[in-house]
Amino acid sequence: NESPAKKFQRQHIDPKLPLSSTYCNKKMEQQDMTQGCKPLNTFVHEPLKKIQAVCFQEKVTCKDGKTNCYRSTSKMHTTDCSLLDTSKYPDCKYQTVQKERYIILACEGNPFVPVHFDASV
Ligand code: T3P
Repeated sequence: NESPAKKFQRQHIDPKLPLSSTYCNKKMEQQDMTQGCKPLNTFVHEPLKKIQAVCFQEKVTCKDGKTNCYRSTSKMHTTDCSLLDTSKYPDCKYQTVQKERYIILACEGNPFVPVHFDASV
C-alpha cells in the first residue's frame, strides 16, 4: 500500500525537465493520474532531496487553514498540467506549461516529508 510520502513523489516529482509540449499527456498517464482525469497537477523538476528540504523552509498557512505548509526559499523548475476543456474522458488531454516558481507543500510525519502540493507562487 502506497504511503502519503510515496504518493506525493509519484504525483509531483520528476527530476528531468520536460522536452516537449506533449509531456503532460504522457506523464499524467505514466504516473497513474488519468483514472478520472486529475484536473490540475504540478510536477517539480528538481532532485528529491531539494524538494524534501522545503519542509524546513518558510512556514506558511495552507489553503485549507492548516499550519503544516512550507514555501520554498528559492524558485524551482515546475510544469503545470491542466486538463483541457476539450478533453474527452477517458482520453485525458493536458496543456503543458513550464514555470519557475516558489512551491508550497504540506508536510507530515517522522521523518517530516511532503505529502501534498498546496500551490505555487
Ligand atoms: P495532492 O493533494 O495529491 O497533491 O488540490 C487538489 C490537488 O491539486 C492536489 O493533489 C494538488 C493539486 N494541485 C497541483 O498539483 N498544483 C497546483 O498548483 C494546485 C493549486 C493544486
